[in-house]
Amino acid sequence: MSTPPLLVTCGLPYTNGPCHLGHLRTYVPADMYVRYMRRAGEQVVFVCGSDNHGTPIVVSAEQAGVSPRELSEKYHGHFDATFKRMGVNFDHFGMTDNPTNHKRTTAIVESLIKNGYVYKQIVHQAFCTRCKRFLPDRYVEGICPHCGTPARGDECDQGCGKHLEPGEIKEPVCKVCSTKAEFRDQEHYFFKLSSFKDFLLPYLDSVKGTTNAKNYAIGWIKEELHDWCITRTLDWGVKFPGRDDLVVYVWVDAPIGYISFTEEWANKEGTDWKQYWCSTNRVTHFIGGDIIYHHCIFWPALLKGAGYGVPYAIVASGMVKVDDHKFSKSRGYVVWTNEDYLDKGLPADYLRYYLLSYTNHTKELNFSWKVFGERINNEVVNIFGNFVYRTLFFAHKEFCGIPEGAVDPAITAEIEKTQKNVDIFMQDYEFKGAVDAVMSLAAFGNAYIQSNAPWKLIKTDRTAASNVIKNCIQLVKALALIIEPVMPEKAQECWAMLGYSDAIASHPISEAVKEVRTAGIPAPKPLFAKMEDTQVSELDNLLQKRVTEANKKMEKNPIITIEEFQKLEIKTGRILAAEPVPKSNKLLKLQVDIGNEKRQIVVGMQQFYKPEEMVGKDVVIVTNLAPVKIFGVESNGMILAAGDAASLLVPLKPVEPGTKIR
Ligand code: B3M
Ligand code: ZN
Repeated sequence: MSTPPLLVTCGLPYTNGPCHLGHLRTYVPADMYVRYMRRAGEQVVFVCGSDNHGTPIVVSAEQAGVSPRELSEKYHGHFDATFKRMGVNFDHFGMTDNPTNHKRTTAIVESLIKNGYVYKQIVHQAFCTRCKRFLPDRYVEGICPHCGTPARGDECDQGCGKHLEPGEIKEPVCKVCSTKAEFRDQEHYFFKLSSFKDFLLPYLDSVKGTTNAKNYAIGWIKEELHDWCITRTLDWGVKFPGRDDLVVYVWVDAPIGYISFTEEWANKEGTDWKQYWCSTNRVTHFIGGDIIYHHCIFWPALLKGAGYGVPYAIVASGMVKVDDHKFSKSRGYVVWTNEDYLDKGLPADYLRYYLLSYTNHTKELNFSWKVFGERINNEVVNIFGNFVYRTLFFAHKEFCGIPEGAVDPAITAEIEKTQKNVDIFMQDYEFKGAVDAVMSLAAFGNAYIQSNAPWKLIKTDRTAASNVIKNCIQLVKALALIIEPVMPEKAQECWAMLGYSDAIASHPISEAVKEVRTAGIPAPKPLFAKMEDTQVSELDNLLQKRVTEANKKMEKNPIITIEEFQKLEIKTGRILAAEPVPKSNKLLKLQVDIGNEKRQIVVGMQQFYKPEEMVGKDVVIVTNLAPVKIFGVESNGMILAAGDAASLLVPLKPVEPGTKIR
């Protein structure tokens, strides 16, 4: 039987915030893989789309005051455009909220029900008595029952990384209003994940991809496999068949998006999507290291239970740190793809190179602008760029282009060796290894031109010099062809400098050893611009500034719970008397009726109010502050006022002195 076509997917970005470095850590390697496989002769379909459902989107939409659909469309467009700018070219980029996915999800859930993998059960779900609603997933926060770390409702995101079922989280608190939640009973549907253990263990043993993915998953299964609650009390999502009050859990319809996006693509192309999802498929999922559980355990079981083929390979990327700190938007340790990078005019290819070559795909990538600048200058500019430019400059100047003559077998052998190495690395999802192999060929080229010094040779032996430069040009051609999956734009530019007018991506990598033709070439320009020190420091300063600001904000305005807020006692009070504090031109001494007692309070408002203006006013007072002495006068309470001109806060409707503010 012939091998089935490759279908490559990337984890679907949630449509609730912009694209950042963390996303690119998965998308760029997937794109490199697709480009490489195509140019190695494979037929590849590359699909992705945005993840529109679930509480992350509902919570963000609520905060932004728009509908979840509106928010999704906005960020869907954003991701689509950003990926294109980064050279990440999907054949199709769908939305999980589109009709194809609603239909496919319903069909799959119905199959699961029919096949006996779904059952009903009462769940003690977190309920907020203040908001008067159930709190699914990210609507609730609390403590992880497994490791004791603060966690979100559906996942221990800061601690052990485990998936949490509804009702499992300890000490639940409503994310919207910070009230302590209580547990209430509600009917839900469960997927019998536990009955897939005997299927999953051998499956994971044989699945292709990176070892981190399968090893984690095998470990989790050996520990314990729980059934999954697959319904949620939300309006936004794909309705559970026959239940208008429930939608399916986002982790059901999100991966099903991989199938429905294939369908949408196949419909456009007039081909059959089923060949990609049958039992002998080559579905390859590129995902972030934090969603291994969903892709290696839940998703294959779901597919198996519904009668579909299971994924062929799962490739999980390592985490991203920024300046040695855990990636964190709220703490400022983030690099935004557009705002911080592309909009600054930096080439997409530099970031692609950096992401692909920094470290192994499954290891942690620690981003810093300084290292970014160094790597680009020392490797891309000084090794690759320098060799290409020296070669083409000399060829153009001395021979008006590519001279005649044969390429040395030793040069061809070196190129072949590189191709072979790159191929081994790519089959193993070792993207860094592949990039390093290309860079070694560039380094070889530099050493070769340096030691043969055609600029000297030409003075005594023009033919010998022309042979050297022919070899160098063959190396440039090979380098352009092999680096294309890493730096597609620069490879295309390099290709044009060799006098070709077509798309480099339409040529198989194997042409790297096809002897370069004799032809004229245009006057070369340097392929890469150096990252200037000042530019690197500017970019770094921006990051540092963001971190400092985030820190300040956190110190000054830490998030407090409702319990903390309730420690304040705030009441209305009626000002009975007011007089200036002697020898002060700012302070007024007030006598205030706060209901059950009279208080003396000193305020700095002389320049804004005449004493007689204040008498009789009802104001708002914090009444449980520790008393202090100001100018030797006791002050017992704080009157609330807004802004620099101390505009007093007053109750809109008449109230009795001592009325509690809540
Ligand atoms: N939307 C994003 C994440 O959890 C999530 C991925 C879905 S992939 C089917 O990283
Ligand atoms: Zn609440």
